Amino acid sequence: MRITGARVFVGGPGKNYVTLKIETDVGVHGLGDATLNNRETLPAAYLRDYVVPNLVGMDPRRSEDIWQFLYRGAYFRRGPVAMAAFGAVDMALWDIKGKLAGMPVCDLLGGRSREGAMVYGHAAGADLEDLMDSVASHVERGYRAVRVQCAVPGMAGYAVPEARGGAGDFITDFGGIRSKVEAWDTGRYMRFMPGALAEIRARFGPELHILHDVHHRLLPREAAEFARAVEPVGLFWLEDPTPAEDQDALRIIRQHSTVPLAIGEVFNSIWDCNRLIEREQIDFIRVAATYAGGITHVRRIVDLAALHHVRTGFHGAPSHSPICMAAHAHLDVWAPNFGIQEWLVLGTPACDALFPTEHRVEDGMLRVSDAPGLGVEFDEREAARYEYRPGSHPVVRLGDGTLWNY
Ligand code: CS2
Ligand code: MG
Repeated sequence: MRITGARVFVGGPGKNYVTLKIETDVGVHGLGDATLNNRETLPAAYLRDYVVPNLVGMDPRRSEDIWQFLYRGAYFRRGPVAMAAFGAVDMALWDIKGKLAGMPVCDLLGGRSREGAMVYGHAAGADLEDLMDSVASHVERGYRAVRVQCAVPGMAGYAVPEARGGAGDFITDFGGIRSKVEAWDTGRYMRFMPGALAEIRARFGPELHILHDVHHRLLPREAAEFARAVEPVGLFWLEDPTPAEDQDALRIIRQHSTVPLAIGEVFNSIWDCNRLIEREQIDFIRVAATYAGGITHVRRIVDLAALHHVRTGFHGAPSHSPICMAAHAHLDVWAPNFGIQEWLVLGTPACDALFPTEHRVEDGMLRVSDAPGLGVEFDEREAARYEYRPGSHPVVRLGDGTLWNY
């Protein structure tokens, strides 16, 4: 059995999804997602120029050897661009394998450990009342867990982008390559947010799982103070309290608070998180199959995490396409140490038309389809309607102009 060809598509509804389609000589194809948010053309070029010419002729069943070939063979290893490209190949090979076996990918991993996987959605507000409405609408739709982000009085722009456009389903605004500037003021945030979180808890009661994403904005000592201040809220997790590169920062937060910590959406490999996991400085690992080398590599991270009571909370913002979300869905129902799944992309008509799937969220739980492989398809005629449009993440500056972390 051999790979006969592979093609890369860039584009999608409200988002530049990077889709890899691998074809074989037995008529089975596999799909992978290489969407690197706001840098989509780069993994597409890596795939087209370097990876695809090497794949042709390889045996698609040998996904482990192909992964090692791509990773070790690159010499300049890791990094988001390469790992997104390898992630797409790996997902497509698992898709092919599942289709050949007539089994959903979760069965190849070891089968379902649960009936469904709890998901969380994004509630955001231009002010606290607006946020309360957004939380309420999630609760009405059956969500048991909600990430809450709120604009801070006096701080222009913060937390608003994900509230804009399509009820927060897409974060690319196709505003061009030049970044917009958002303001950040740690003092205002620290004075406002703990009280806001406490009010949300008071309004919605003890059962709702409340998550909050600091998005790398605080210094270690500030993050420790913040974590202590929000402790009475009983958060499900506090995400990215500090920039992810400084892993000692998590130790400082840990020394001062028992708030569950989640990190890892910007990690690309097990080498970015093995120490954090082994030292038990985090509670949830947020890697994504797209950014961290596909199912093969993420499964290694999940198994390491399980040894240290670290649960999964895979990244699922619309940075990824429904193909990556399907890969996560299979990992979620299998992983013994599953925690929660961020869930935003599926369910919009345009997205469902491009990526037809039976995976569904009902009552806040992700129900994984029994279809062989990843259980998601890609409609090439639909894809022809879309083309790449440039967009960019914003940059963040302090009041005096100093550049800060987005
Ligand atoms: C966020 C993301 O989902 C999250 O937790 O941190 O929305 C993040 O901003 C984007 O994925 C960046 O591309
Ligand atoms: Mg995040």
